[in-house]
Amino acid sequence: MYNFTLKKGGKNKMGLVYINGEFIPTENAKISVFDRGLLYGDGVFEGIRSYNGSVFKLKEHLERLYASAKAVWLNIPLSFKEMEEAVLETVRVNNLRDSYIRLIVTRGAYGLGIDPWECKEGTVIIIADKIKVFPEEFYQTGLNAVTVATRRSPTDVLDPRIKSLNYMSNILARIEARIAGAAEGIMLNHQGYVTEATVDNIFFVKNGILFTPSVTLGALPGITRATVIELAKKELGLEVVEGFFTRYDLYNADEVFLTGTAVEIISVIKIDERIIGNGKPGEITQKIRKIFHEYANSGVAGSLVYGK
Ligand code: PXG
Repeated sequence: MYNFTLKKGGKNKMGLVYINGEFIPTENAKISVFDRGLLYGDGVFEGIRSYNGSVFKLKEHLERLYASAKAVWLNIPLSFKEMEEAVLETVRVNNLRDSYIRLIVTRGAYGLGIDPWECKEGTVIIIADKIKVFPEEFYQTGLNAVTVATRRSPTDVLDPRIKSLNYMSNILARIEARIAGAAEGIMLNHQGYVTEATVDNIFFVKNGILFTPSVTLGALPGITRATVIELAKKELGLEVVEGFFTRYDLYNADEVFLTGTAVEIISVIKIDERIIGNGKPGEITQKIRKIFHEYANSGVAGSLVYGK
């Protein structure tokens, strides 16, 4: 059932990719083999979406990008304002209204050594395309997840709040999940506390209260996560608790769901072969999905691509 395949990304073959201030046709959009993004995963990135001609939470994504860059001593060659305009322009030139935007900043290209001191110019790449993360049916039925052996990196190794180009542990976690016949992997920290899934944050509902692991346990502070917390409180009047949780809490939850820009909001109905709640997407999850989409499509939390 979970042996799914997806042909995704790169659909926008006629598209234009922003590379260091120029728009290049997708088939010619190439960077140096010496780029440190490739050699060392030395860079940071963001995955952003536009809904109905408006880039959702663009400022929040850029704030996180600049914060990640600062943490890794990476100088982004564009000002915040210039970056904002570059993202909007990339969506515009590709004539998209609903898109997935991948913004990548690497430390640039300079020789083969690890020392970054001579890297003066970073590489900025912005791709606007479509993304499909899970088959549509998973949004109706919910998905199967397993906890994986690969731990989320501890903050004293690589702080998970840095959205760096080093996704190997997340990829290994996803591989483990797929080998186990599950769609997604849940990652723990070294103490065994639940952190998040491979590319999405995790929430659970118990007795009408919404719970999510504290990001200080080792998770990316997701922008979808923050939006869900805000909407759950404001629109649904729910109590939201951020704390320390183990697998026990997930197994015994009434509902579990994942949040992320790419995945949006999706139910988890089985974890490590334990059925969650009644084995169907829960009521609160469905309400949150609905209000999230209304909010994203309304443009109130976005930056307009095409003006009014
Ligand atoms: N945790 C991690 C580790 C992530 O990489 C999220 C949570 C969700 O954050 P936002 O801000 O998007 O709500 C992410 C998101 C993908 C993909 O293809 C997604 C992400 C990174 C790489 C790929 O689904 N990041």
